[in-house]
Amino acid sequence: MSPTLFERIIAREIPSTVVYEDDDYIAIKDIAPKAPVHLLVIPKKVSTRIDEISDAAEMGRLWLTAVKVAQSQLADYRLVVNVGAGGGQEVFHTHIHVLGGWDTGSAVG
Ligand code: DGP
Repeated sequence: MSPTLFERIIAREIPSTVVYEDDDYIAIKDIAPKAPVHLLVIPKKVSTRIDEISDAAEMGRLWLTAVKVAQSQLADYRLVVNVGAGGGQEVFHTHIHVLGGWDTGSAVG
């Protein structure tokens, strides 16, 4: 199977603005922001959509990472997951959107 867009971003084959990275996750700026701050928190372990993750610890770590990334940039924020084409998902590699900055116009700090 060919690598997903986000695997290619993780591998630095496609450039992106990385705002957070650890062994298991990366967070990047969305290329087409729908808010003053729009980040994508992406697990490096490949899954097509979030409801493929059946392990509670893995699901928990993903959400905790999204919250950590959001709190590093924003006081208040929105977390969104599009699940499947009918749910608005366009990139079929699990990710959580972090949106905010409507109140401040940009990231904190
Ligand atoms: P979704 O619709 O939930 O699958 O969101 C996919 C997001 O990915 C969408 O908001 C736009 C963003 N995106 C698509 N291509 C690229 C890219 O090449 N780089 C970055 N940084 N974001 C991308």
